Amino acid sequence: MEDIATNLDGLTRKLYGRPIAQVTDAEMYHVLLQFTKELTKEKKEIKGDRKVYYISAEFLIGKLLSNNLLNLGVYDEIEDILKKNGKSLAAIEDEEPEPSLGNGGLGRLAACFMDSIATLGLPGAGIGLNYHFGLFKQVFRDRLQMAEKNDWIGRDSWLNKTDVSFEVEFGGGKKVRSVLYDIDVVGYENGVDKLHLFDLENLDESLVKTGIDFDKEDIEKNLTLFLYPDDSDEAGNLLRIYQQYFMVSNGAQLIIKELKDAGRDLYDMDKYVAIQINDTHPTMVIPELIRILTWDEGFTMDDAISVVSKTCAYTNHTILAEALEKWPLEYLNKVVPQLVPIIKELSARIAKSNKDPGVQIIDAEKRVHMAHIDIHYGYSVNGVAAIHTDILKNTELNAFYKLYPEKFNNKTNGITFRRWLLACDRPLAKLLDDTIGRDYRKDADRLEDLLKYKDDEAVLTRLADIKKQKKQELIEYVKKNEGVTLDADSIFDVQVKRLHEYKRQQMNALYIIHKYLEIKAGRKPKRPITCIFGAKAAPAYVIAKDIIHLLLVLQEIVNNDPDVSPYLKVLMVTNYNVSYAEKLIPACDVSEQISLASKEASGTSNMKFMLNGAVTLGTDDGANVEIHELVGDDNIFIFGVDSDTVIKHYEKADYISKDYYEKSPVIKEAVDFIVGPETMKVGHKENLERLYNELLNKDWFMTLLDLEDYITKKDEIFEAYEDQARWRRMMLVNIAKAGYFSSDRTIADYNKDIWHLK
Ligand code: 26V
Repeated sequence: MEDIATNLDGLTRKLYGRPIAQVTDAEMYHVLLQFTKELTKEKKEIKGDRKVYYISAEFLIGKLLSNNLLNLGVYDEIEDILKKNGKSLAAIEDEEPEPSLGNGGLGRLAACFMDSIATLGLPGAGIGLNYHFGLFKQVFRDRLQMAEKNDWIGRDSWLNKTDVSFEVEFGGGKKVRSVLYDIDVVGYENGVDKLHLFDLENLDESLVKTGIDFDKEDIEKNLTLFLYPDDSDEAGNLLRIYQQYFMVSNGAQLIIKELKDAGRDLYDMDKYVAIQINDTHPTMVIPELIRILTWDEGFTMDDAISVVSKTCAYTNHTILAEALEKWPLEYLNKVVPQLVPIIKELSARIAKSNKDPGVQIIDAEKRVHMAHIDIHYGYSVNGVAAIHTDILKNTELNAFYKLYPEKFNNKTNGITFRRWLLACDRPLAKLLDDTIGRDYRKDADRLEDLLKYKDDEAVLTRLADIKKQKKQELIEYVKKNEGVTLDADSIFDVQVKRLHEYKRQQMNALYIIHKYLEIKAGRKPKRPITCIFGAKAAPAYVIAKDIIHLLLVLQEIVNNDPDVSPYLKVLMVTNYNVSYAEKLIPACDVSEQISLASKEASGTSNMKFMLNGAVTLGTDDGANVEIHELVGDDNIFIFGVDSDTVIKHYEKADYISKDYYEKSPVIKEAVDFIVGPETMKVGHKENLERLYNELLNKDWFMTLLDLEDYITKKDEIFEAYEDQARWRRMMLVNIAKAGYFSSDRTIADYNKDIWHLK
């Protein structure tokens, strides 16, 4: 403690010529950044004979200061020292820019996994890209989503430049050089692994003109500007392939370099390396490794295919057809002509022994099915929740499951409790320390010990007080950032996730309309309700942006109606990101997990909410199914048709949304409101009409099918809140049963069944 205080003071004076008490929060952030990097250097690098490389186009790491201080075991001391100098760590953290290196769940999962790999002391590295502007920053203008660039790197950051650099060749004689930046991943009370982020040596940030527009053709200068740029046109799609190849070629070269540096025989690659392919974005690592081994290392094609197939494992994160990558061969010919003969060879080998068109790599339309490469030429295929893996086995990937039953396995997702409990809800962590001791921090199953307190008034009251405190903190933040005033005595009902029709934010909006009309008709809820949303829509996803528009229109109408706003409030937060999640989740009472059954592969916010004492209102989808099993019927609110019914509807193509609209006055009234006079006054006709027509004439994700059941269940959960004794017990049971969703458990499972490290 003495040491830390002296060192921190010394560093502050060295950098700014003033003591801690006299620097600004921004200056203090930079001191702490340097200080943390120094402390990290003293930690040991995790080493071992066998190592996993987790390749992912996204690592949504979030801010790192608090997380690293916590994992280094100095959070409390630093907080104390700052306090003594009149500073708050929370305020200093606000100065840290958030890296936006991911879209949503898939990227955040990769970040949680890195934390757990290091915490379990496993030798591992992440491989990804250093997007300078990452995912766009969301702003609202005229109640419409607009995209701006997120300039997160700034003058110094967690990135450490290395001297590793590779050449990557593309079609048309284009050659680029990479430069590797590393971010240290500090395990909780353990050593350090690395997140390797490759960057383009000659990147030109000035290519970005207004918003997020830039010259998509100039790939020698633009490759790592943005994460997943708009892929609605050919240049966007091509750029995505350029990015993917740049990532995997660098990754493959790094893996081979490390094997050689360690004096390994490349024919034994699979003994020393496991490569986890996170969704299909890094799939080209398979042909790229085969290319390097055959071209540069003298392997026969058979030997190269054999060793690579024993090294690579694939994780599937979605069953949505439109999200499964299929690249036209013509695109690959343009971007990576050197891989095309290899991909053709891989495809021919399958075609020779199997005539089923459903399992081919190159289909009749000359499109390359990336997932099919992974499944045929990888040794493991996993889904991310039990129901998701079952659907893969029985429906989506059934033909593959029949071919390779031994490759298929489930790894239910998890979240790191360091960020999603210890850091984001410190009072709750303290309550746990005081009741069940600190063992749960390393052994999440110990959370179950909390069940002993399920009738303990003092503990239950403290739990409720903590929730109130977290609501209060959120209220202050929201007031400052959104200019909206919320009521701490209302029920906080929260839906935060990417905007997608299958996630059905539109169903939540229809509930709000229904409630608005009820209140207008004099039927007031017993307690005020606050409906909070956070979501970004892909810039090219028109209906998703229309849904955001509707939510912002409802926010305007509801919050400004004096008859209604004392009972109902709506808030769509701006630029929902990891930091916002850390504030919203601990303040939540009702966790909205309302995807159409079968469509949400897992979900991970459902786990974060549960861990922070929210009660789930959800469909039996993704990991909700496992939450349901763990907490039992009494501690969750499940509604809607089940996944088998949904799958049958799709098979028979017999869902007609208009039928539901016509036969239910409640549904009709809510849907009609979208294009009624109130909304037209504040919203845009074009957006609202398009959304109305979509719901009425298509409704691909069956919103109207579940709407009445949703309204009933939602009213039921709000009613349940009034029985505070029951509600607090539900909170406690949810926390106690969340241990299974620690990413430490998930990673231990990956290690036991797939990676076999240590
Ligand atoms: C991608 C795209 C891209 C093109 C347009 C439509 C579309 C729809 C969905 C996706 C999702 C890609 C994969 C993904 O992010 N999956 C998420 O992975 C999480 C971690 O496993 C999981 O919790 C979420 O349920 C799953 O949606």
